[in-house]
Amino acid sequence: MPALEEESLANASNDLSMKSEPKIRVSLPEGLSAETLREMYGRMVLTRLCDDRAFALNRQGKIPFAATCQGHEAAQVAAAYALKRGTDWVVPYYRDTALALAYGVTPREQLMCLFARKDDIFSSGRQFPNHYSVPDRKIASISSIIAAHVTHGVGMALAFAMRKEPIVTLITFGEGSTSEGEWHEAMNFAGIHQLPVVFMCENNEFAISVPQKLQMAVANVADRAAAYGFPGVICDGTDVVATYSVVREAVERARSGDGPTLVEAKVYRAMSHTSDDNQLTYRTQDEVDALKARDPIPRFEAWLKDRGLLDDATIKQMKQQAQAEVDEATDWAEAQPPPTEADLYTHVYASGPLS
Ligand SMILES: Cc1ncc(C[n+]2csc(CCOP(=O)(O)OP(=O)(O)O)c2C)c(N)n1
Repeated sequence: MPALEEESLANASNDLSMKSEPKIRVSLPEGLSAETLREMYGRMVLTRLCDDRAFALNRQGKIPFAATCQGHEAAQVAAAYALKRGTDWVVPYYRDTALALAYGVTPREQLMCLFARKDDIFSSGRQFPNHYSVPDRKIASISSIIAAHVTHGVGMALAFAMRKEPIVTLITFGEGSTSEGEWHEAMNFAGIHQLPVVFMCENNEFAISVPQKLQMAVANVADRAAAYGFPGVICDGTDVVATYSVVREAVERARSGDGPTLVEAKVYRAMSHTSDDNQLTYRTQDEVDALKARDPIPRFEAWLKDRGLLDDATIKQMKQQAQAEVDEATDWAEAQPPPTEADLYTHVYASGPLS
């Protein structure tokens, strides 16, 4: 049930400049205050700007590679806020910029990784961009091998269950990953042992150039959950509030010992698979243009405005602040030193005694 919250527009603005005074009553999703909803919107905007910056830097020849998150922001931010940040673990994949930024990664850290600088916190500049690994923020290292991280995440959930720690593990992946044997093994194991895990498929209908109908003979990824003995739930992954409610319920199920859930968030990918791909070799410009109607950011903006939780002036100010943050992070990260020959073996071989 949505919670009713009394909210003054003046209070709603916090330190931002919403000027209207009247008291209104709005219906908010359970667990989300007006302030949190605005924060979620801010994370989506920040992600979009980081994403745009990554592709611009790639085209300028300054970074080798970028993987877009555009079209996925709502699903990822919703999932991050449905978890207990600081307690629950996320096991993400390469398209999860919004999830990472909502889970505590800063724009500086994100940009440092794109530039592959020596002090990149994810991998000291060794990995592809977006190959997150931030243990202090409960973000597990991702695997470039599609679906390999799903078994890793299920192993983590098994460990938490064995230690009786009330920790939920969220594992994300695309629909193409669900063709991998490892994905099925992980789902099967999690179902047998009723592990505290939430699987979230970010279904953008393409695995690089391969459309969903060539990946599976079922209409929905969520249909596959029945074979493993737990629920599969579909949501509109461009609707941040709807996705939040679905993931929150799945997180509660997991935490209370009722086992896994497979959430299928129907999203879209607005750009090519990565900066190394050209989507126009497998879909038309008209199809790409039509996707823009599903953009989660204006949609959430309209939702917040309809409820009096944001106004145009505040939106403008938030976007300007986010742009300034991304600009600052870009300049700062670019100025950081790259790895040197002396760093060649750092993090490659274990150092110190093995136990
Ligand atoms: C085991 C394996 N096979 C193939 C690849 C190459 N590959 C990289 S991304 C990708 C597509 C994955 O698609 P999906 O899981 O739907 O995620 P999306 O990129 O669409 O978000 C493929 C096939 C890989 N990295 N690992």
